[in-house]
Amino acid sequence: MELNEVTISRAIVEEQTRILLDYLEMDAAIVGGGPSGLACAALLGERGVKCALIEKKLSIGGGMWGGGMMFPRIVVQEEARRLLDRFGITHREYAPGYFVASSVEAVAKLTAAACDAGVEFFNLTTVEDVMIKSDARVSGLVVNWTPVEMAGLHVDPLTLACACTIDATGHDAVVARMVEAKGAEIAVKGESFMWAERAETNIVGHTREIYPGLVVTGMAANAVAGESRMGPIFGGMLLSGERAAALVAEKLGK
Ligand code: 48F
Repeated sequence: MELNEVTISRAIVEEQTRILLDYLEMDAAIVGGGPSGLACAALLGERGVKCALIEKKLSIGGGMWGGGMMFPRIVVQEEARRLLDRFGITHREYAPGYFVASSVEAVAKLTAAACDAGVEFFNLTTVEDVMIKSDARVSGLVVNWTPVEMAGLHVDPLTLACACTIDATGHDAVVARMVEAKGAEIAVKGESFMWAERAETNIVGHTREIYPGLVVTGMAANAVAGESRMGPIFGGMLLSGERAAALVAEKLGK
C-alpha cells in the first residue's frame, strides 16, 4: 500500500478528539497512574464503569517501575497475593508470605488489565484544579497538557466532568491538597515515617471518600491520614486500589 502522511495525522487527531469529546463527561476519573490508580482503574473498568486514568507524565506506572532503589523488583505480601494472580503477575515466594515480582511486569500487566477493561488513558495531562459548585462536591477536573504547565505558558485549561474522582497521586496527595487549599473542611496531614507493617495494615482503612465525590487511594490515602510510608512493598497499593474501586462502584450503583 502507498502511505499518506496526512491520513496518518488525520487518524490520530480525529480518533483522540473523538475519545476526548466522549470523556468530557464520565463516571470516574482516576488521577495518577501508579499501582493504586492502575488497580483501581482496571477493577472499575471491569465493572462497566466509564472511567479514564489521567497521568501527568509520559509513562504510566508511577513509582512502581523503579522497584526498590532502582532494583526493578517489588515485594507483595500474602494478603495481596490473590491480586498478583488476578492480574497475571508472575511471582516467587522469597520467604513465607513474601512474594517477589518484576516491577516492569507488574506495571505492564496492570496497564494491560486496565486497557482490556476499557479504561481510557490521558497521559501527558496534568490535573491542575477541581470543580466544586454549590452542591459542595468534586464534580470535575481542570486539566491541561503537562508541557504547558512545565513551560509555564499562560494557556487556559479545559474541564472534564466526573461523578467520582479518585486521588491516586501518591505521596503528594495532589487532588486532596487542592480541595484543602480552597477552604474545604478536609485536612491533609502528610505522610509519616517509614513503618511498613503499620502503613500496609492501615492503608485499606484510609482508602475512603474524604470529601463528597473524592476518594483517596494508595499513598495519597496514607498521606491524607498522616499515616506511615512503606517503601517498596506494594500489596497495600493493590488492596487500596481494589477498595477504592469497590467504594466508587457502590456509589455509582455498579
Ligand atoms: O506515586 P505513585 O506510584 O502512587 P501510588 O499508586 O503508589 C505509590 C508507590 O509507587 C510507592 C510506595 C508504595 O510502595 O510508596 O511510592 O500511591 O503514582 C502517582 C502518579 O500520580 C501522577 C504521578 O505522575 C504518578 O505517576 N500525578 C501526580 N500529580 C498529578 C499526577 C497530577 N496533578 N495530574 C496527573 N497525574
